[in-house]
Formats: sequence, structure tokens, C-alpha cells
Amino acid sequence: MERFGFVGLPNSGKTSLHNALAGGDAVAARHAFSTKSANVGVARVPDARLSQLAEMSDSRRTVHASVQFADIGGLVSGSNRGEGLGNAFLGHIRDTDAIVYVLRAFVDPDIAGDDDPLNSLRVLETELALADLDSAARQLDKLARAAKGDPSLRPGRDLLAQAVDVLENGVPLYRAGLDDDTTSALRPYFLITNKPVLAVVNIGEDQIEAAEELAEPVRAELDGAEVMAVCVQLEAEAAQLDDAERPEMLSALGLGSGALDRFLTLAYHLLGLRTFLTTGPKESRAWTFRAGASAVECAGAVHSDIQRGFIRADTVACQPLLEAGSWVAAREQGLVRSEGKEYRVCDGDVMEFRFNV
Ligand SMILES: Nc1nc2c(ncn2[C@@H]2O[C@H](COP(=O)(O)OP(=O)(O)OP(=O)(O)O)[C@@H](O)[C@H]2O)c(=O)[nH]1
Ligand SMILES: [Mg+2]
Repeated sequence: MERFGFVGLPNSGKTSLHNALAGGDAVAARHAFSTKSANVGVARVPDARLSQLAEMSDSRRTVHASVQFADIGGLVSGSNRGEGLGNAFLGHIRDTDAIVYVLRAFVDPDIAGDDDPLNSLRVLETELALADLDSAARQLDKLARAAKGDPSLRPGRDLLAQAVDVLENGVPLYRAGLDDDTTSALRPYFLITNKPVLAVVNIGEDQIEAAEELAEPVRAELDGAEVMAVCVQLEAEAAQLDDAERPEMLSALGLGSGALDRFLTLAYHLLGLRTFLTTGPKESRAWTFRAGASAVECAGAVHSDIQRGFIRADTVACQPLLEAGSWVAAREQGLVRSEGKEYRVCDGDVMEFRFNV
């Protein structure tokens, strides 16, 4: 399952965001460093198509795609030298797939901490770049020695040297304009700033009107990265309500359908994740695949036997299927295609795999 790691200053709202997303109840508290070990939660990726399919098929259950979130302790300026809680817990997010910056904009004199999102971003980026520099320099040292006797290790050594050059200037790797091949080649070294980033600007209840104004400078600074203003506190409270009450509360507060659904959808897409669906009386289910995956690869997500014995995949896009009203009707109308192994699956395809083992 895809994982996101939260990075933020103390009291920026990381644990509150984690609770809002995962519906959990980890301790969010007024004092800094209230999180001392990582919380890991799972959030369902919203998908309106799924409930429509479930209704069409009269499914006994629906299963959403999901992603994981790791909430760790706050970072401060100097964490790399052991200030605050130090930066040891960055280890918990080295193997995540993307970084979520949680940047505080809400103002509350009773809760210590910086409420300038841009300033927070700069502190965090410096700390992450320094942590990566430390790790990259150590790995480079080892590899450089080993490469003397083994020329096959030289490309790796050169790559790490390139990363060290960038990081030494305090620049996160995601800002260095590295091409896709370099980014992929660096992946095995588990550098935090080599991952895609998105940011949540945590606004107060009294800042909802100014949401865009508060998010804009961060968006400009991160140069096109996904940046969203979210009133984390309200969303966390709304997350405690049941599915029927939540929309009422959110719309009464002027928050529309809430920011978390949008955030999850953005995060999911940022990683190049897509969804195909299966539907029947037993269940309707959303399955995650990487953009560009083939039908036979997607079959493997459902079951290895289906992948092994793959014959073909009956495929129809979700919307036409819903309009037809059933698989039978869709077949009669000629909407269902029979796709082979190499078919590139599209987001929203509904599939029925034919297989033989
Ligand atoms: N007024 C206000 N308070 C908030 C908001 N978001 C979070 N808080 C409060 O800020 C405090 C810190 O929130 P946490 O979620 O614990 O922050 P954290 O980033 O996990 O903090 P550490 O784990 O200590 O690094 C809590 O008392 C929250 O209730 C907000 O939008 N408005
Ligand atoms: Mg916390």
C-alpha cells in the first residue's frame, strides 16, 4: 500500500490531520512534541463511482482503495544536531512514497509555534536536506571505497556524488530539476527529498475566507506542487461524525464537501495511482494500479491465479456501464470490450477477468 509521511514543526497539526484522515484518535495536544513515536493510519480513497456500482449490482459490501499515513514527531530548526526530539524518527518516513508538509497558518496564542507557513516550509526543507546530506554522504563514502575495486559500482557512486552536491547547498532534491531517470536511480538510497511532495496549509476556523491567499505563497515557493489549505481541526471534528451527518456540518461551515476527500484524491494521483473497479453481488471494489499498467498486471492485483491463467478481460468504462444499468445490458448494447493481456488499463475501467488455471 502507498504511504505518505507527514513532516511539520511541533504543533502544526500533523496528528490532527492524521486523525482527520484515518478517523483515528491518536493524541493531538497543545504542547510541542506531543508525538514521540510514529502513528500509522489508513485512509480510504473516496470514489463516488464505487457506491454507484454497488447500488447497481446490489453488492453486499464495498471495498475502497486505501493509502497509509505516517505521522511522526515535530521537526525544529537544528533537529539535525539533536535539537527538540532530534531527527531520528525521520527513519520512519524514509521508505514512504511521498512527503506531506503540514504548515501551520492558524493563529492561537495558547499554542506555541510558528504560524507563518512559508517560514515553516523553509525550516523543514533545510532540516530534510541536512538529514539527506548526512545519509547521502555516508553512503557515498562507503560506495566510493567499494567502487575502487569494482567498476560496476561507479555509476551509483557518481549519482550519489551528484546528490551530495545539491544537498550541500541546502537544496532538497525535488527542487534540483533532476530528470525522471536520475530520480528513479536514486530511489534505492532512500533519500527523503527525492520523493514527491505536497503541502497542507493548516488554517484556522477564522481563516476560511482567506484560504487561497494563505496557500498561494507556499504554492509559488514549491513551484507547482499540490498545495491545499485545510482547516484540519474542523475536518478532524467532522471525521468523527457518521456519513450522514458529516456533509451537513461541513456545508454549514462553508467547507463544501470538505477538503480531505480532495486531498486524498490529489495525493493518490500525485503518485501516479489509478483505480480500476470490479463489481458483482458479492462486492464492488476499487483496486489500485500504477498509470500505464497492463490488464494482466492488474489481474495480479486481484489474485495471482487470475494473472497466471489470464485469458482476457471484459472491460467497460464505469459511466457507460452505469448508464446501461447492468453488465447484461451493457453487453447487449455492445459496450463491453474483450481486452487482451497487454491492454493498458484506464482509470475507471470496470473489469471482469476470464482465466483458467
Ligand atoms: N485553533 C486551532 N488549533 C488547532 C488547529 N489544528 C490543530 N490545532 C491544535 O494544535 C495543537 C497541536 O496539534 P497536533 O495535531 O497535536 O500537532 P502536531 O503537529 O501533531 O504536534 P507534535 O506532535 O507536537 O509535533 C492541538 O491542540 C490541536 O487541537 C486549527 O486549525 N486551529
Ligand atoms: Mg503530533
